Amino acid sequence: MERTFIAVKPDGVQRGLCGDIMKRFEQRGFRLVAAKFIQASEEHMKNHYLDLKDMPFYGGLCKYMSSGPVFAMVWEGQSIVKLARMMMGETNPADSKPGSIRGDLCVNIGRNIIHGSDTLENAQREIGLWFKAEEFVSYTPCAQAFLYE
Ligand code: DAT
Ligand code: MG
Repeated sequence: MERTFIAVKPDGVQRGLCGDIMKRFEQRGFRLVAAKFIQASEEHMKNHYLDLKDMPFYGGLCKYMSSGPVFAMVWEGQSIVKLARMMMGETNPADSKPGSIRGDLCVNIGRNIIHGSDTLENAQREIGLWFKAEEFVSYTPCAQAFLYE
């Protein structure tokens, strides 16, 4: 089983899209293992997006991501890092296929409503950055036996 870090960005929260986004992960058969609704500091976002520090949009991105609440989640499931990225669509909503989260719900690259880890290694780093061990819950969803053979 893999885990990935997913966050509804401030634009997605303000537009009332948390429910729609959660619903897609629930319906796919993934298991929510941690979640919190928080406003992150700019320092926290600079650390989160450290690999983009040389990009011209880095400053604005970190400011925007700390400008309002985000809905931060950890989801678990088979191949979830790759599947979540497919569900999200491309970084630029203009390149995202209809049916994907970004392809259905947004239009602008700087307001693309959702973050999702791009590799297993980054997922582990981001999960550690956003959540403490005691914030995870342990349970078996009743559909587990029907989702996996
Ligand atoms: P993703 O969020 O798909 O993993 P990323 O990690 O390359 O994409 O970039 C992080 C965020 O930065 C992205 O969701 C939106 C913003 N961003 C990326 N490229 C951008 C660009 N060319 N102009 C403005 N914002 C950009
Ligand atoms: Mg990324």
